[in-house]
Amino acid sequence: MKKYEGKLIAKGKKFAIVASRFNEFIVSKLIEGAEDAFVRHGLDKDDLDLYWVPGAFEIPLFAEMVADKGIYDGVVCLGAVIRGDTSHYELVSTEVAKGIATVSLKLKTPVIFGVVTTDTIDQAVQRAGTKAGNKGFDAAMSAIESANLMDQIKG
Ligand code: INI
Repeated sequence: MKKYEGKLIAKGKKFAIVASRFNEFIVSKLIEGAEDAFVRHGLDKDDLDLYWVPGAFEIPLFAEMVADKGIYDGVVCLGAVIRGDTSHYELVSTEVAKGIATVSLKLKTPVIFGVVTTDTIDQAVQRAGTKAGNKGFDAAMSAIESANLMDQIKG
């Protein structure tokens, strides 16, 4: 049996982060986590580009534009959708998840879902570098692994 799996090596690759400014105090921590993962796995800082968008709802559009440039091995989408008193949360979180998946499949590029969706601000803080790790770091690791696996499949 021949096994295929992505190595965790970022050296020589190029990645983009698409990050939403809404709940910026959480998202900036996710960006720090993602940058840490990329650099610690060999990525040159010059090979990491950051695109700020207004809110999580806008992520899919810009992720598609960024991925479609064809210069990135992967795009990491970072955002924080925190439940409020209205149905806005459901609408935004559903659309961003669906939109990111659609972009990834359409462009056959790793477009990673690093958007935290939580009931409370405290839960979001826990996922942004405290108790529950850093989802930005995890998302960058998924991007590195996926990019390397994709290289193997493309041959
Ligand atoms: N955008 C977020 O990124 N997180 C949220 O928690 C959020 N909530 O709850 O409203 C949010 N709303 C803004 C949305 O993403 C769009 O930017 C806005 O609706 C304009 O299209």
